[in-house]
Amino acid sequence: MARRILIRMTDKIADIFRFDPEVRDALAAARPVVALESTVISHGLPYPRNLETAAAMSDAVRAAGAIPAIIAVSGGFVRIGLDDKSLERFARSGEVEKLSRRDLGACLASGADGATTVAATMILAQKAGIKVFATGGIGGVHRGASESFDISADLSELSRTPVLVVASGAKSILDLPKTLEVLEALGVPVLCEGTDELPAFQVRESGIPAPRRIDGAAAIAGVAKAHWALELGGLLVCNPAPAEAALPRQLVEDWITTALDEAEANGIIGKAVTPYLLGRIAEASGGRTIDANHALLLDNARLAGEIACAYYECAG
Ligand code: PSU
Ligand code: MN
Repeated sequence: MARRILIRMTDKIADIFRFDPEVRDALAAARPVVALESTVISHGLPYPRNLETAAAMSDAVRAAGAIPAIIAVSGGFVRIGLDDKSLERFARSGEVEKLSRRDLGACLASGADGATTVAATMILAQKAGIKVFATGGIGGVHRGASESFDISADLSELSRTPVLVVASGAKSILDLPKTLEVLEALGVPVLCEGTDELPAFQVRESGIPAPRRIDGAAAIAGVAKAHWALELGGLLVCNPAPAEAALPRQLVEDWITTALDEAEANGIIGKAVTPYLLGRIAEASGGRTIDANHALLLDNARLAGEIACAYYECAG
């Protein structure tokens, strides 16, 4: 499909940001806002479940007392708070581009729709003045990375961009010990909420001790304030999937092994790897990984809302 080329050229940040009015008012009044990413909607979950998940995450943020802002790129603008009509397009269309740090400028200049990953969402949230962000599982070091060199740009973004990301750890399709090593090398705090074990996305157990345990939103907000007083970059909060929705470790491992074999046989590389693996484990599990992903996304949105409220010391 031919892409519209934008005539307007700009290098000014104010010219390319479009805020939802409710989000803009909340930010201006220093009220809590939680950023939500758009790649999990366009590339992480199937339609129409992705649309239900996006709506339910927004509801969970509101129930905690904060304002949700889905972040995306569309029509040459950074959208801070995506409207429902655009959201529907992102959820349905198979043509939305997946954007990480390297892709933002090109997508903005082309005027195309682009869904932001953890890395890209962090960058845009920070520039918009949003400090807390909820997702499912961050990207990390892929299994076999010593050969493929496949390491998500989410990790380096966490080291440099001062946004707090709430996730259920890194995705279980990854090499979790290596992902933790890279996060340690990059100086990223990994705060595990209410647990002594690193959560593994849809699975609560990883067998890996939590680098640091923390209990409750107020304590997390306190760490973020001190970390940012020193201008030290991003933080990762790991929230285990709700017990009633989490999946057994060995079962998920079997689905992942199958998916990894298929990815290799089909020569899947680069940014296609993660969406491919998530899609294949969803099929192999008969949709059980999607149900678990939905449940953990909602709970991460709730915790992010509570952390944002604690950060701004509101009653919420
Ligand atoms: N969390 C989910 N599902 C997803 C993602 C996160 O529950 O699909 C997305 C995020 O956008 C994350 C991306 O940044 O997967 C990682 O992609 P990669 O491994 O190519 O960096
Ligand atoms: Mn990758």
